[in-house]
Amino acid sequence: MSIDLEKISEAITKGQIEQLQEMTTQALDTDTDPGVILNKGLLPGMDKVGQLWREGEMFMPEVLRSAKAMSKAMEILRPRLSEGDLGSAGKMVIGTVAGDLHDIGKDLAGMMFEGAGYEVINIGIDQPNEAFVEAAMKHKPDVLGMSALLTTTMPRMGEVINSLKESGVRDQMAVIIGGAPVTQEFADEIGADLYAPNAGSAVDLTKKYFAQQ
Ligand code: B12
Repeated sequence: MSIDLEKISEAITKGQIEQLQEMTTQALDTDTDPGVILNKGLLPGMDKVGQLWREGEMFMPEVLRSAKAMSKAMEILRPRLSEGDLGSAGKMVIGTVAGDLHDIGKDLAGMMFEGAGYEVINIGIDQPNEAFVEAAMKHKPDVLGMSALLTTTMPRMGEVINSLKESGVRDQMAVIIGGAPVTQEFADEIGADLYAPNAGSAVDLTKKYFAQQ
């Protein structure tokens, strides 16, 4: 029996945690490619959640339930996503900047990189600037990802980039930033290498960036 990926997306938007877990397990049992389940089922579902929220069609408790459904499905999917990896594509450190507690988008972005074969070190939410620099120096990632969902916390991203410069490690990694209020213009302003409007495009943009280096 084949699994309808649209139903998987729908279960995310409706926050149907148990049904989603069942469908994800079934999809894997019927040999649906884990990357396809993620990219054609789960992520479009979460994108729709973002869209419905923006349009005022969904409210915060529902958004959180959808995010929980997403993360429960990812618990099932994650081990299989890494299974297909042919070695590590690279290393990524990702976190949410100081003063900011939003982690759903950051985690999704991290999961996308994980799915693409990156070793992802997720340093969490509300991380002081120094924590990014320390993690960058300790793990020597190829990519440093920062997330900010508040206009008041976005400036921390530029500060982290400046601290990376002062520590002499800025040029050793690509810096990618994201989060609802973040724009390409802002990324250019603070000297980030990459900006991705969503988790889905982040990996592709990063691959293109490294191909051009
Ligand atoms: C859920 C949510 C919360 C939850 C967070 C729970 C959690 N575990 O994350 C809670 C309830 C805690 C919360 C709290 C607050 N929130 Co809030 N929250 C949201 C909400 C509804 C959804 C965010 C979300 O998860 N979206 C779904 C994900 C999938 O989308 P995303 O985060 O944008 O991520 C995507 C891209 O941006 C990108 N991305 C994100 N990060 C990164 C990083 C990298 C490296 C890359 C490549 C890509 C990337 O990829 C993701 C997937 O495609 C938004 C509304 C909105 N439309 O964004 C408000 C919103 C962000 N919150 C807002 C506010 C004001 C607050 C509070 C101040 C409310 C309050 N008065 O207490 C507090 C602040 C707490 C704090 N200090 O951080 C405002 C921000 C306004 C602004 N421009 O500054 C928003 C926009 C709501 C609004 N319209 O007013 N919030």
